[in-house]
Amino acid sequence: MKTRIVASLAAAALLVSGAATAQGGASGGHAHHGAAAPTAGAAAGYTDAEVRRVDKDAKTVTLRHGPIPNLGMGNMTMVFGVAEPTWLDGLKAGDKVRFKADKVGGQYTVTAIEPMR
Ligand SMILES: [Cu+2]
Repeated sequence: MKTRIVASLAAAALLVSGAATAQGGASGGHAHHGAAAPTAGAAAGYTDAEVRRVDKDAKTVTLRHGPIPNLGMGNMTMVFGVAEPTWLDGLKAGDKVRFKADKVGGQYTVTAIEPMR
């Protein structure tokens, strides 16, 4: 009997937290930045960024980037791994780029990157 009560309390807690998550997701989705996208040339799924630092030894690039909806990120500067280390050869601090990123093996990783003109 005691076990049964605990189990139903846990189920209720799950329901409550599930509802909270759904609400959070809805309001997050509301903040999509389609209307606020500043550049006409922005391609779907790409995020604008400026290269701050390239570390070929660590195979990382530091990017000051705009919002990344699929990772739930806003504007920030952070270090990314790269899916293809040779991409770093074409990058240097100060470059304006656009890129795609995903979480690969627990690390935020650039999956596509190209210069902007
Ligand atoms: Cu970030």
